[in-house]
Amino acid sequence: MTSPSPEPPSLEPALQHPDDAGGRLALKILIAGGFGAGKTTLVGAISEIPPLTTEERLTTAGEGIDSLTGVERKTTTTVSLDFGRRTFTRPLPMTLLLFGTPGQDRFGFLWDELAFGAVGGVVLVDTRRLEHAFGALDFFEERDVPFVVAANQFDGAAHCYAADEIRNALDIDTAVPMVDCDARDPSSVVTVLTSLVRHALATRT
Ligand SMILES: Nc1nc2c(ncn2[C@@H]2O[C@H](COP(=O)(O)OP(=O)(O)OP(=O)(O)O)[C@@H](O)[C@H]2O)c(=O)[nH]1
Ligand SMILES: [Mg+2]
Repeated sequence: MTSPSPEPPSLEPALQHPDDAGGRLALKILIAGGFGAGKTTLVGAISEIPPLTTEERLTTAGEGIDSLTGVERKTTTTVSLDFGRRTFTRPLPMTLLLFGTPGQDRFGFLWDELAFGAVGGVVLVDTRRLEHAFGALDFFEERDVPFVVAANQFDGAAHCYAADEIRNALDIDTAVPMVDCDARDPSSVVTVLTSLVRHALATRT
């Protein structure tokens, strides 16, 4: 007689990559958002290893292609990816592998490659330039990848938008969690990432 088949796994295969260190899950997360939204800053704020960055100086070649309105002091941009890693014990033992996307439209072709195997994403919204988040929102919605929206409240923003205002302005589904964030502040980034993991687990189980 054959033994009863084991319970089907409660998590998607993408969530089942125990690493070598004590069976923690290794979860890949994409940090996305518009040009200059704070993606590289967020990865660097939380990573427990020196983050891998691929920053290059902005040159006149990008003039007229990438709008610097609102981010005039920006001097570099990510040309390939950011990578960082952070280990957590809650909501479950896990190592988050954080991949930051480049923000410029011309590097959009890299996003699918970076997103491969990701359990979820963060859409970082620059509160001075809300409309620049549409590309990242569409990216996750079209691929059915769970995501949270993190409103990066920049000091120079003319308005401090409440979560509901951003949700309405960007037409974000009520099921998508909204989180306030300061991409420079590790404790704030922890809140963003744990909310994403909870959301991804709830969505995929
Ligand atoms: N005041 C404030 N400044 C921030 C915050 N997050 C990022 N910055 C600054 O904004 C600038 C741009 O941040 P980056 O982290 O390079 O933005 P990015 O999204 O990686 O940019 P790209 O890769 O070019 O798309 C940097 O000078 C940061 O120091 C924030 O929460 N508050
Ligand atoms: Mg960057």
